[in-house]
Amino acid sequence: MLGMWLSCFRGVYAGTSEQWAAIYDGRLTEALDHDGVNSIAIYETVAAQLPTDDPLYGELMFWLGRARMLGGDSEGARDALGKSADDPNFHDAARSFLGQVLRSETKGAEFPLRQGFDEGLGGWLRGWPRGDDEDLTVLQTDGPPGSVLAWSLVVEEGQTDFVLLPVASQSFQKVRVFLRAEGFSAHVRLTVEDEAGIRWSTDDIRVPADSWEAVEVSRSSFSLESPKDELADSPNRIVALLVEDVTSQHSDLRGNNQIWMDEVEVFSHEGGLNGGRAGR
Ligand SMILES: [Ca+2]
Repeated sequence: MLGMWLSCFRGVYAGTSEQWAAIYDGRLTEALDHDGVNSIAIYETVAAQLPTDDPLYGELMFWLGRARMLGGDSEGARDALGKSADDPNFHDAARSFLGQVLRSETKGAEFPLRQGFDEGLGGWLRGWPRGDDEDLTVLQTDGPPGSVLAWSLVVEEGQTDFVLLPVASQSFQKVRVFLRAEGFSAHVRLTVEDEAGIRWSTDDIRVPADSWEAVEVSRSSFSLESPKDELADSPNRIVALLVEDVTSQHSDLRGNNQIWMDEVEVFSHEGGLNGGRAGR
């Protein structure tokens, strides 16, 4: 997956300088040097001399992050890619790479699952390439329901967005989640991805502003995202659960919005966890 993504990447050529030459020395070294140790040393030497506001800094951090990842230093990779994402020219490339790194490192959720977000994000990742990690937080509401997962996003023309929960290859029967928009009404769909990378989605769901929508969808109501994937008729072993924002496809509302999630439940068999729960 990383390789496929990297092949799509195109560098942004901001100018020429000695640092440029050094960065490309690093990349050449990387190609000849399978463990990446020498290229990392070159990138780090340049980084030590380059001001963080230099136009090349974001690109340097991107290649350093990539080399660190290939060399097995994922913490160092995350640090460099996070800095690269601060550069608008490298934001999307760095965020996409970072997302894949985080996803590959996150221990997938197991079913049955119930998340009330009292203990943090519960493994949910901010999607990519749009946005930033800080967009996903746990918020304390004044009264019930207390802790909720709050996802800040910007609805833009022709753009969708997502949050993702890595899953440890589990089968499921039903997903239940409470959703609410803070700002303007949103439209979302729930999507699952299986071990083969095939995705299934629900119909689009309207999420009202300022009131909770109880969403409950069974496995059979997920349909193939791409009709060409007619390999199976329902999702089986899934490796990710996504909530996708598709508001731009349904309304004229644009700009900053926030989607809240709470009481995420995934049932691994018919009948649920402990029966129903009170509404809100
Ligand atoms: Ca809660």
